[in-house]
Amino acid sequence: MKMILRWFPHGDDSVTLEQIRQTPGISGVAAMLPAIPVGEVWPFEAVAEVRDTVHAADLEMEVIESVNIHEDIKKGLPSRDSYIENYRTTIHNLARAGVKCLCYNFMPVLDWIRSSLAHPLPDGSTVLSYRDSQARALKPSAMAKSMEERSGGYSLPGWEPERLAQFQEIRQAYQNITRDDMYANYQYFLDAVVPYAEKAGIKLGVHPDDPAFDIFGWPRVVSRKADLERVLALNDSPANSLTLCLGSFGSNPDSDPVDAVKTFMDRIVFSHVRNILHFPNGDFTEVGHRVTEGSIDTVGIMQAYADADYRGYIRPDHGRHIWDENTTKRADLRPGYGLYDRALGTQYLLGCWDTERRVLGRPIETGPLITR
Ligand code: DNO
Repeated sequence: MKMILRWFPHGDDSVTLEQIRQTPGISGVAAMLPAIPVGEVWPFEAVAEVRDTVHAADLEMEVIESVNIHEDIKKGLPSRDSYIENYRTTIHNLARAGVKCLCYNFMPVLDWIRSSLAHPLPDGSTVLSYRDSQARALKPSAMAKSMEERSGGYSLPGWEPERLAQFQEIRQAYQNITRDDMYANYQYFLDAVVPYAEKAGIKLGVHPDDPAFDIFGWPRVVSRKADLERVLALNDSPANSLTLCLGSFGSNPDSDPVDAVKTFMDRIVFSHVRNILHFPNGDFTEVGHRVTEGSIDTVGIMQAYADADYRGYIRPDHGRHIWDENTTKRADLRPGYGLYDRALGTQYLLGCWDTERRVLGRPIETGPLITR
């Protein structure tokens, strides 16, 4: 297992590679190139430049999160073929640069959705939260505007300006697309790119819908366990795999994250492990990673990974904003992606992993070694 942290290059992150390197047990980062518009090729030189920066900090860049899928592919339009061709070229370029895992999602219109990016917890920290009635009452365009205003000046992945600019148009285009249409379009995409990924030695890992239930009547097809089974069955190759985000998958109170880890173990390439607190009406609030903080069995998840000798990547996910990263005191932070609480999360998750490995009498992987 490799523990990594998400990181945004080109000054688009308040967290530095040095800070990540000094967090015990972290072997690398999940990076991205936010400036490239969705659908365009990621040039090899641009990827290699980021990789070299990451390597210079003594970290690995084996994971990219994410290369987004153009809406025309999801909608099945004739123009999809050129975007698919670009995606293949991007896969080829990423493989040349040493990338092994490509995370993406297949959500219509928007990536993740929250009703608040700075919900105060009783301890004074702030977190991302989801209140169903507020989210549904907000017009998606108003939600997009408030997301933009609260982004601390950083690019919010999934809420890119060009996506927001076409918001109404994209939204309407999904009115007549059924879930079955989405699966058919998804299969077309996978059949076209998976053989390339397989040959290039890259695993594609789809991230579940976030939150993992229906919203605004959009056809969301990667929400529940049965959906994940269907997506994996669309193409049997091990290159068609999962980025199992347990906070997103677990946002649906009917889903069982530990069961999902055990069921899909062989097809998980990357996992986001975090905790959320469910309320009886389906609302949820993000909380610290410890099992007692919320509704997700983070200990059971790490035990399941350790028991199965999981060889993929894990990262903590959205952290609370705490200490001098508190968003009530500072506005220049990317919501959910401060350093402190995510770093605490890595230590908790590694502690669970190491303890379970020791109990099982299995080896515990080292992080980067100190050689002098
Ligand atoms: C949000 C992230 C998502 C995720 C994408 C993967 O914080 O978890 O933006 O990276 O959905 O494609």
